[in-house]
Amino acid sequence: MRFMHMADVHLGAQPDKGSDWSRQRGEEIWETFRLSLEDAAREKVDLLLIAGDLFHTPPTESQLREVDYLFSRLSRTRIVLIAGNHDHLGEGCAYRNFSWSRNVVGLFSTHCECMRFPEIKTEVYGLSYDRNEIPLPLYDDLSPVEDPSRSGWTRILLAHGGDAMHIPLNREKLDASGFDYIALGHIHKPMTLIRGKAMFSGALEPIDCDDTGPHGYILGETKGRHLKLTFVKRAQRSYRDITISCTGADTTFSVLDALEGCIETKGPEDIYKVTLTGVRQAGSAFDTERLRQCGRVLRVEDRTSPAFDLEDLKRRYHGQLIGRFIESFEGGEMDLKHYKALQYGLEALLESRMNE
Ligand SMILES: [Mn+2]
Repeated sequence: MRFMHMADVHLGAQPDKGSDWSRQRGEEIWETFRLSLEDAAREKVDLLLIAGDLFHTPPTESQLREVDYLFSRLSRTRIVLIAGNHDHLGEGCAYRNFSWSRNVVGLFSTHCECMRFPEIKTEVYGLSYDRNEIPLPLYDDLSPVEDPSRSGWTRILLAHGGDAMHIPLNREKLDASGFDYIALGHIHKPMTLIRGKAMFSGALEPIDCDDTGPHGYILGETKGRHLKLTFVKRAQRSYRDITISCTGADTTFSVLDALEGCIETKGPEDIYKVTLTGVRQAGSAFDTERLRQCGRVLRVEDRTSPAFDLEDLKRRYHGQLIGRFIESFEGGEMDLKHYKALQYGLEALLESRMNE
């Protein structure tokens, strides 16, 4: 039996609100979902598992019709989904009375339900959120129903949660639960909870700048009692960090050149958070807004400290507190800790002088 496990697709989200590419990201989420379903057809997947948060908010009927059309094209694939905390079954949610294509099953009760597929000897358990937060460990005492007539079946749990406010998970209890595979959603980074048995597929596309690293879905194949699990990278973009180490000689344009080169090498399609470290010329500042216009740069954080001309300061403040402060560092070891102490100290002393 071959299956695909995805979660946290967040259809309808428009990441990076306020940026030039936000609308495009919203379209890319739909497109990656559509392409992943084409993968499912090509890979001859018997079962598609969607572990919650298919939508960013409780879906409308027209959103469900779009998704159901894509599902209906997967003629040989059964699809099972649950509602997560984002697309919960609250008031006005179209999940409640939508009529799906024949190959689609929503486990939309807040109590655990089971769907059985005798032709692939598989059963899938799961429950749904009816509100944004459920701080109860609802999965702790779940196990598959034992029945000798179904020996050799694959027993799967679809689950969404993993933090204190969203159905906390107990690794040991899940491990002992008797399920062959636990398809997890909610945590946006792909992650193994129990080796060979429980995985978070992660968000299909990254949804915000904290969703760094690769994104996609999991392909699974049962071989007797054994499971073969493979993560497939599918996202069109990644969020990545760039750190640029500056010197007192740098200007906004020299940093811009460095940043452009860095983005070109790492991948112009990705979205970047940039941090400037090191020092800048005292009394000047980098134009972070100008730097942000270089590619898909979400934000630029300037963590540089001013570089002081120590000889000049020593001359100007000879015999005064500032001059003696600089001299107290001379002759000693100048490691990073001492260097920072000198820089921060000078910054404070000079500033308090200016306020006099
Ligand atoms: Mn969630």
